[in-house]
Amino acid sequence: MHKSFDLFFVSSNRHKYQEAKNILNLYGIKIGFLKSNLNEIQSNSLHSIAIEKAQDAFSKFKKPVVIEDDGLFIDFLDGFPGPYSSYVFKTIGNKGILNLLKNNRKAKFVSIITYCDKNIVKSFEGKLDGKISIIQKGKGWGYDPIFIPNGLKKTFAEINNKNELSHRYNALKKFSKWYLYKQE
Ligand code: ITT
Repeated sequence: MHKSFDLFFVSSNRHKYQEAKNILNLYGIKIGFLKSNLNEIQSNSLHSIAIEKAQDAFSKFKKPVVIEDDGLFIDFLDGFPGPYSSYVFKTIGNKGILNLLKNNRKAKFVSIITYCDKNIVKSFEGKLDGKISIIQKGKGWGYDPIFIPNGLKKTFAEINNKNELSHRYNALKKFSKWYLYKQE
């Protein structure tokens, strides 16, 4: 039976949706998935990219939508790949990133969650500080095998509670509070 949702996560990346769905579930928010390649403008700002993606998603589906734009910002590379994380992953990948790094391995993940409906466009930011591992460890998607959150010794790909601490969790926690209040 087709279940109808009040809210949809629009993305080309099913991993992002799976994690977002599990996180939103904690707050009692149900979200459907609409797979789509959204318009991504060239910009140094995740916020600007996210707003454009959200407006594109709403204009395509005419339903309340949530989109996400992420970046992995590496200190030694002056914040690269940042807004280019998706492209860099598809081209040089984790191996390419590891080859570029020396001693300073500090990095952070940033997530911008943007909600859009007929009247509102609103963004929520979540961050997580960490470092890049020396070698890839664990089986996970994207940069999970090379990102170690601060305070831990294991990569995102090696832990089973990523959804309780990730950049995505930090952004969706803020979104959920706002969304639930808006629904009252
Ligand atoms: P959209 O269609 O939603 O844009 P995308 O995969 O292109 O999907 P982004 O533009 O936000 O998403 O790209 C960010 C990239 O950063 C993503 O493709 C992954 O390679 C990586 N990434 C983001 N969050 C991650 C996470 O939690 N774990 C591992 N890698 C992540």
